[in-house]
Amino acid sequence: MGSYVDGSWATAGVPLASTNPATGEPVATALLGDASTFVDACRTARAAQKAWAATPAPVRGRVVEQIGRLVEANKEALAAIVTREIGKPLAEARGEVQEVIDTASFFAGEGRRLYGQTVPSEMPDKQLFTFRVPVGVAAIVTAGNFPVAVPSWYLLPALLCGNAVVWKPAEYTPAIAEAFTELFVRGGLPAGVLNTVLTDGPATFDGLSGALEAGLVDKIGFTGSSVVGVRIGELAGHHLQHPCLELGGKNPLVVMPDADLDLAVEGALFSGFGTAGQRCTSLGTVIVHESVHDEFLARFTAAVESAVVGDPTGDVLFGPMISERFLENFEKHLALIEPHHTVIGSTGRITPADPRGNFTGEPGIYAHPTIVDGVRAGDALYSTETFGPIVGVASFATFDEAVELANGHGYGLSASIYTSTPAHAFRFRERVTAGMVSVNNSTSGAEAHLPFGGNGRSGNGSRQSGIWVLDQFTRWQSMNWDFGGKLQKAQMDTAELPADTEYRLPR
Ligand code: UN1
Repeated sequence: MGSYVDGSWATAGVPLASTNPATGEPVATALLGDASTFVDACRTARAAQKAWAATPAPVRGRVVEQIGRLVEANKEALAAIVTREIGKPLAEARGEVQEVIDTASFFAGEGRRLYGQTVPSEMPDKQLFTFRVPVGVAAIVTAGNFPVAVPSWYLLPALLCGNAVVWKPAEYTPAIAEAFTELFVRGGLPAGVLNTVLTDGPATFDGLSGALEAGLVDKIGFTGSSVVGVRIGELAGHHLQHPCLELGGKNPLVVMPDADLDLAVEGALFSGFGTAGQRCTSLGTVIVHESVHDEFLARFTAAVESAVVGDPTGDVLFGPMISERFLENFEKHLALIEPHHTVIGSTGRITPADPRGNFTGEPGIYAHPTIVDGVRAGDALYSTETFGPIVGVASFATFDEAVELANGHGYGLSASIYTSTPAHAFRFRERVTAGMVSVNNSTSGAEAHLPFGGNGRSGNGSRQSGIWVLDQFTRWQSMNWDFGGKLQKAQMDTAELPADTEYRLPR
């Protein structure tokens, strides 16, 4: 399983095995390419792009529709591969594949829209228009936590808009990447229009840099950590490009005194521990009113204790971490727990020496779900994304304090409030800096057709999904068409009708 460039699969590369994190069994061997594989893929994409852009948009939309149908027909198989390679519980993996299908159905229709505008001119015998023009070659670099849904947010609209794509999936998900590429290509994409490159981080960065230098990339899409996002942003800025960056989060969930506490607990459980906390939309800190703090914490603790963790093919709150590397990285973040915190439950790896009651897995790459109470605004834990099953709890006295805590970490992806008062919900919406706000629902689980993206450390303000992502993958071109038969100079030859500016209504 290697890179797919110009319609064929690479047969050489540096081998890297992927294993099932739930069982340790081998899943696939990736053949990693290097920076030149990346540049070659961009060159191929460049060569294929013009003909693809000349293919009428409704026809491109039809290809998107066919891809969606193929994914739907293969939903169970693709979800099973996702579960096998990254340990995402099957129900969530099915949901993730459904997100691909939803995205395809949205953009299939967009092939018959992709509207421009007719705009009146200030001159007679002249008409103005706007057109959406494809950007060119899009290089898309995605993470392994959403190995098909998030790529589809980029790939489907980019392709629909007439761009050619070089996709760099997480190198530790080669089986998923191969399956996904096959479904796309078999949906009717001509060779070279979608190229998949399996490279590690450094080779990707070098390849991207080389391809930009050679003028082979026009748009970068990146989903991953804020640290890498900054580097990609710098690189893109050097080439006068505006990348689409979807980065980390430290997403707050506010519990007001008038909240339905059971609902809030359910929301916190899924937000914090779904996907083992490895979503960019995962819950970071519950910000709970002091009058309901103890009651919330007691119910939340009970819910976490009774939840089943383990075998991702069964009905579990969460399965293993994506890989050993993800678990080790998560464990490092446990050092952020300070003496003034109260830790509820075990921390770190589930082992025979540190077992968990409700556990259906084989000890390996599983982590305990942990609640940390007593989190304050100055704590590193309050402002650091941990990417694992840990949820902080902070308390507040006034609404202003709650808003400050919801914003003060500097991320701005997703935020949630539990309340039964509409005014609280709307005031929170108004004042929270996150790109996405939920009322009485979890911080994660965005629907596929609303704008998705963050502010501050969560991104550069770009938005994916729905009609909004079209602005990432097209540029507006305006057209002035003069059919007057003589030169009409804008601003200078524009007629002006005299106004009686001295006129006043009689009093
Ligand atoms: C991500 O973790 O990068 O809202 C995206 C959600 C999912 C997407 C998460 N629909 O949680």
